[in-house]
Amino acid sequence: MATPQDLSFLEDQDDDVFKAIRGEEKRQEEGLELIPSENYVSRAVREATGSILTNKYSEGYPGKRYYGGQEFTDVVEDIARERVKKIFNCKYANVQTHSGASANIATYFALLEPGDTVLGMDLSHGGHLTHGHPVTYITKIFNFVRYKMKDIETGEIDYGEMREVALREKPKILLAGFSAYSRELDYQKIADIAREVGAISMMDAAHIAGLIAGGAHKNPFDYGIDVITSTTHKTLRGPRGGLILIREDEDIAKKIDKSVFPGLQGGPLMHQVAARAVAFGEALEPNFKKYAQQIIKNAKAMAEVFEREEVRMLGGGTSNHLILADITSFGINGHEAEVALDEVGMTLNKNMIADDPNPPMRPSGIRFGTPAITTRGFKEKECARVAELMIEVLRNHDDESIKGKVHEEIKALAAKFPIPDKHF
Ligand code: DSN
Repeated sequence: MATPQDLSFLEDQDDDVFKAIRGEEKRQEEGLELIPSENYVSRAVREATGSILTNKYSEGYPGKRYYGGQEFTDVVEDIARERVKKIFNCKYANVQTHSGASANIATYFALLEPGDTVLGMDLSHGGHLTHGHPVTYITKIFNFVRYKMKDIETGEIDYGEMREVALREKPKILLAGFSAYSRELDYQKIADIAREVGAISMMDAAHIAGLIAGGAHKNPFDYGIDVITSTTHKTLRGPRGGLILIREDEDIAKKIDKSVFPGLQGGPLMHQVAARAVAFGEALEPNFKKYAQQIIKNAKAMAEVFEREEVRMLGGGTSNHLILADITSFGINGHEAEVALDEVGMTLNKNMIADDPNPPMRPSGIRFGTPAITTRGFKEKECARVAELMIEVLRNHDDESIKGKVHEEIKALAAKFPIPDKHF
């Protein structure tokens, strides 16, 4: 088991919050985290997150702050920027955005004027809310148009359609990236189309940043993509936070820094920036490469079971860390599946499938993945077994005795692979 955090002051002072945190520790330790956007950070990352840097205001950037007393915050932010630039092989980095959503929004405001167009992945085909879902405020300011998959069964993107829409709509940003897509993109084609129409190419790599960092997926910068946005807490295995990387254009980098602060945010969360620095240090260690490769091997092992059991997967399987499965053949919807699996210690999320006829709260699919269980040390064998147990529960979602047996097996598996304190 991961060493329990010292919460002695909290226990003395605030029993309610103390108990909730201890409850969450137990939940994480005894269950399996299959939500593909979650992970278990190292003890060192948690220590930095819980540090006294939370007390400090640091508006501005290293060497150019608005308040005094920055000799240590500057060190921390410089370390974070230098490490992440090394990981992704780029010239500029902004490590201050509070989340992936704010990284995307700051990038739009840096590079667009009101009314300008962004061409991005259709949301029901794997795009993200901040890629222009009508419920977000950014759609009141910018114009979002879409491309889709050509073939839902293989996950192939329709680059022909992307080019046609780009020529017609003349976007200022051509946006690649996704939060529910299981294949790899053709960055060369995307960068070429962007160049042809005079757009800046942007990749939201929030989900696969760790796969890129570990060399298990292609680096979009190697193909001429201009800007990468990301979160830091998914496959990259850092604390919650956002990230903006600029390949080489100094003008874009300056606009993005100004857009993050003072345009969008106030003071950066320096405890989170410090924890990002620690996580980037971990991602530079040789064994992060093995971790990234293993995430994909594990996801493929799960997909093989789903294929063998003839459960439909969007994109026909996976080339990354996640699987999106259509579970309507079990006679249940995504919400019911999420609840049934959660009851037996497997946490994942309901998800819309491409062109889903069902509503978002009762969609046709579930989305799951392997970043967190790979951190626990699971290999293909254990992942295949987890996939078998998932399917057993989906087939027998009303059978309490089968679910009880599965829960015992999941608890035993979790106990055999405790959440590690150290990641290298
Ligand atoms: N909530 C994240 C995810 O689960 O993919 C995206 O923002």
